[in-house]
Amino acid sequence: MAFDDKIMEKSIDPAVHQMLDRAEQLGLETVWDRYEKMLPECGFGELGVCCRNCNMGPCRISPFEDDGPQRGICGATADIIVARNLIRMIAGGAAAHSDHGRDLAHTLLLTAEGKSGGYEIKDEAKLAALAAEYGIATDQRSKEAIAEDLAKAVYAEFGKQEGPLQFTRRAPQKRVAQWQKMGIDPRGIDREIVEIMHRTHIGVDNDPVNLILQGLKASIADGWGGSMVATEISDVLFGTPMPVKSEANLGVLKEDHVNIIAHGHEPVLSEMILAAAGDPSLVANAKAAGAKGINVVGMCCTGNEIVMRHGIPLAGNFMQQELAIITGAVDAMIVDVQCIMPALGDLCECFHTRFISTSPKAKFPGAVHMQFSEESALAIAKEIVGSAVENYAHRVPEKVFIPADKTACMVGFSTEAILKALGGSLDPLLDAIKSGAVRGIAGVVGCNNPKIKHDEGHVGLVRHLIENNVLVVTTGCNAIACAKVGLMLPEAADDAGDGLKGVCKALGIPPVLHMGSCVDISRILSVCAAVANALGVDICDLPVAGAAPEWMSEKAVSIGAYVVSSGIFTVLGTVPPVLGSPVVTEVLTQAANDVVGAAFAVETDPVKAAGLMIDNIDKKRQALGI
Ligand code: SF4
Ligand code: MSK
Repeated sequence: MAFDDKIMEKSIDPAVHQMLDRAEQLGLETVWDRYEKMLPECGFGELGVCCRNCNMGPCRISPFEDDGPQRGICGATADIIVARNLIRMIAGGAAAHSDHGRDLAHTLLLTAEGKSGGYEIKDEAKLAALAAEYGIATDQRSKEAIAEDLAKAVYAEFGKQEGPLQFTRRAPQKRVAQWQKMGIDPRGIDREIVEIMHRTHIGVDNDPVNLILQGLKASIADGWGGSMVATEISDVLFGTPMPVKSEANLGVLKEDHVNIIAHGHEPVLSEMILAAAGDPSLVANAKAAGAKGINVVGMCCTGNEIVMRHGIPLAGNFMQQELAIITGAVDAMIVDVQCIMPALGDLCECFHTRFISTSPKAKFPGAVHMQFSEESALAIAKEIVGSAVENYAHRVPEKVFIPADKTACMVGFSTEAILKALGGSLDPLLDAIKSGAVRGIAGVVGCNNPKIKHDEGHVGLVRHLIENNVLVVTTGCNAIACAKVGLMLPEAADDAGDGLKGVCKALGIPPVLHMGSCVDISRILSVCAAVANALGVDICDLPVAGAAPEWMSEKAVSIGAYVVSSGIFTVLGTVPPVLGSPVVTEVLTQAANDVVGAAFAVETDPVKAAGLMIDNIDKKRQALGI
C-alpha cells in the first residue's frame, strides 16, 4: 500500500507506515509528531555547551568566538562543559545497566535463600562456571549454596572500594594492562558512577581529558561489570539462550486473543508474566471472555530477553511502542524500566489498553501501578495477567487495526550457542576469518531515533556489511530491526557475500546473529575476548568494529564508551552532543587511539558508516598478516 511521502519518509517498515496512517486518521500524536514540533532543536544542546550544574547558571557558551560568552559564570570553558555533560550521560547509562544487573543479583540471592516467589536456577552449568571464576567452591555443595555465595560475591562488585571487577579479567591481559596504565581499570561499579557525579559538580574536575578518562572507567564498569552481571545471572536463572525460531513485527498481535505486551528491560518481570500467562485458570478466564487464548509478545529489550529464551514474538522496537497501542488490540502494556515513553499513558486513554507499571523505580502518568516484588513474583504476575484478561471485554472491535506484517526469525545466539554452532570450538570461526571467507565481525546495536528514518540506519548498514562478508552480531533495537526484514533467517545468507554465505550455509546460521538485549552487548565483549585470547592478541588487534546507527539513550553513550575502551572502533549514526568542544571531539575521534587502541567516528549515512567499519577491519587484517 502506498502512503504519502510524509509517512513513507519516517520509516522503512510497512507496518509503521500503516500505523502512522491510522494515527493520522484518528488524530493521534506520536514520537515523530513531537519531534517535528521540537524543531529546530536547541543548537546549544546539540553542541553540548549548555550547563546547569549550579545555580549561578544556567550558562551556555557561544559557538562564535567573537559573539557571546566563551566561559560560564564559574569560568568553565566549552571543553569543560562538554566533557562534564558527556560523562554525566555515561553515568546515567552505566547506572541504568548496572542497576538492572543488581536486580538480577538480588533475585538470585532470594532464589538461593528460598525466598523468591517462583524463580529457580535453570542453568547449573553456568552457575558452576561462574562460581569457578569467582573462586567459589562447588564440590558437594547444593546449587542453592553455590548460588548464595555467587549472588553475594556479585553484589559486592557494586560497592567495592578497590578492584578489580572479576569479569574485567576475561579481557586479554594486554587490555587489562592498558587500562591499568591509563588508570581506568574500574574499582567498584557504583564507585565509578558516583565519582563521575562528584567530579562534574561545580569546581571539581576541570580538565576535559581527565574527565573523559573517568567516563571511560565508569563505562568499563558497566560493560565488563554491571551489564555482564545482568547477562550472566539472567542465564543462570532463566537459562542460557539457544537458537530458537520466532516472528517479529506488529502482526504478531492477534485479533482473537488477549494481547499482552511486555515492554522494558529486565527479564525478572517478563519471565513471570510468561509463566502466569500459561496458568490454566487464567487461560480459561480468557476463553470464557470470548478470546482464543492469551498472547504475550515483547517489545524493546524485554522482547529480546523473552524471544531468545522462549521464542516469544517481538512486537517491535523503540519507535513502535505507541503504534502497538494504536492497533487498539493491546489489552495490557506491562512495563518495568527503561525506554518506556511517558507518552503511553495519554495514548492508552484513547483506547481500552491498560498501561501497567510494575517497578517502584518507574511510575508513569496514566498508568495503573501494580507493584512487582521478587518475593511474590508469580502471585503478582498472575494478578497482572488477570487484569489484562479482564480488560479484554473492554476492547472496542471497531477500533482494532493490526497490520498483517510479521517476519520469521531465528534468534538466541548466546556465546555458548555460537560455540555449539561451531562444533564446540572457536577454530572454524578463526579459520574462516584467517581465510578471508569471513572478513571480520561487526557488533551493530542500539536504539531508534526520529532523527533517522526508522530502521533505515540499522538495516542499510547491516546489509552493506554482510554483502561485504562481515558477520554481524546484534542486540537491542537493531536486532529487532534486522529480525523484521528477514536478516535473521538462515536463508538470508543468500544476501551475503560469497565467503560469508558459504560459512553460514555450512553452519546453518543467519549472517546476522541475535545476541540479545542491550546488557547482552557484554556477550559480544566475551566473544571478542575469547577470540583475542585464542589468537594471543589484544581486542584492538582484531578485525572487528562496532556501530550504533540510530542511538538515542544515555545507555548507548556508556555502551559506545566501553566498546571503544575495549579496543573496538565504533561508528555512531547520530551526532553526539560534543561538537562544541574541539578538545573532546579530538579525544574521542583521534587521541583515544593512543589511550585504548580505538576511537569513535560519526557517520549518518549507513552505507558510508559500513564502509568506515570495513576499512578498519581491513586495516586490522593487514596488521595481523591475514
Ligand atoms: Fe555556569 Fe559553571 Fe554553574 Fe555550569 S557550573 S551553570 S558553567 S557557573
Ligand atoms: S531498548 S536502550 S531503545 S536499543 Fe534496550 Fe532499544 Fe536503545 Fe532502549
